[in-house]
Amino acid sequence: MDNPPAPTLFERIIARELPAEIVYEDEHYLAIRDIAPKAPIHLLVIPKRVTTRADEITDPAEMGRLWLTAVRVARQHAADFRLVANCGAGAGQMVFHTHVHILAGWDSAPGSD
Ligand code: DGP
Repeated sequence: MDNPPAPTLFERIIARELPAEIVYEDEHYLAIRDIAPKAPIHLLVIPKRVTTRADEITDPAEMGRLWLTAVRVARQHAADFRLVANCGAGAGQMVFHTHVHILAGWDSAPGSD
C-alpha cells in the first residue's frame, strides 16, 4: 500500500502544528495573514477540507461558501479588495492546498497583472 501524501503546509497550520497569524476561523475555513505579503493587506482563506486547487471544487454550494467566506473576511479588513485563486504551478501556485488570496490596502488602484 502507498503511504498517504504528506500533509501540506496549510493542513499543518489548520492542525496547529505550525504557527500562523489567524484572522478568522469557523467550522469549514481558516483565514491567515500571508507570510510574504504582496499587498499592504494580504490574507489567505483556506478550506479545512483538503483539495489541491480551487478548480477541484465542483460542488457549486461548496464553491459559493468559499467565495462568500473570502468576501466576508475581506470586508472585515477593507472596503475594496482583490480575490485570487492560483490554480497550478503555471499560474504561480506554490502551496497545493486550495486557498483564496485576499489582497487589499493600496493607496491607489494597483496594476491589473
Ligand atoms: P500560492 O502561490 O497561490 O500557492 O500562495 C501561497 C501563499 O502562501 C504565498 O503567498 C506565500 C504563503 N505562504 C507560504 N508559506 C507560508 C507560511 O508558512 N505561512 C503563511 N502564513 N503563509 C505562507
